[in-house]
Amino acid sequence: MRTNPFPIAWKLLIVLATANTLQAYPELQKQIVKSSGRNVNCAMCHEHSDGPEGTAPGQIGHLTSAEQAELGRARAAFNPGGNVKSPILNAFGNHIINSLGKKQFLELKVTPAELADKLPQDSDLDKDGIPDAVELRTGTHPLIKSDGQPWLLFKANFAENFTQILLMLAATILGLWGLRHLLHGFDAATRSDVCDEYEESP
Ligand SMILES: [Ca+2]
Repeated sequence: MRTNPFPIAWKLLIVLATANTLQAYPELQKQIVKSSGRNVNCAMCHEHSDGPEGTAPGQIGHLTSAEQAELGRARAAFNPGGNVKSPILNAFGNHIINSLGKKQFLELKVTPAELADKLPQDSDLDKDGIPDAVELRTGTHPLIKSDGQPWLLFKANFAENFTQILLMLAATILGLWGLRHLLHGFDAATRSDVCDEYEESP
């Protein structure tokens, strides 16, 4: 059985101590819902879909001492490039903190619409062909390959498979061309046989 060295009282103190900071984060979630028209929950950036507060796996009250220490390092990463791995954030949440630093991220709470512009525009964590920043704007999940705007996924897949599509198209055209000439050949042979029978008849 998994043992957690933190007593319940300490867990509650940690949750209460961080509550004021955490309550400001829904600004970003509201902005994404507003701009994309999609329902987005905390799972876009957090390990748990209900956010960091609580005692479930991926939430503050469930952290081990080592994870608490990692959380502390993540919260102290005020500058970009901290290479932190907060246990309450998923890969995209950590990508945001490592790319911007905690200081800039907190500043963006008053202008959450600018967050996507500040992220690295070429990063694509789920490798679905849609950059993380675009997924943030369109409200799709940057870590779920199958989750993306249908038109953007189609364009990305078309570009990725363009050579194969071109070869299949060429093979189809050549096949149809060959079939057409084959049918012409059969038709000519049939006509020739009919003429021969006509000429041989008395
Ligand atoms: Ca993506």
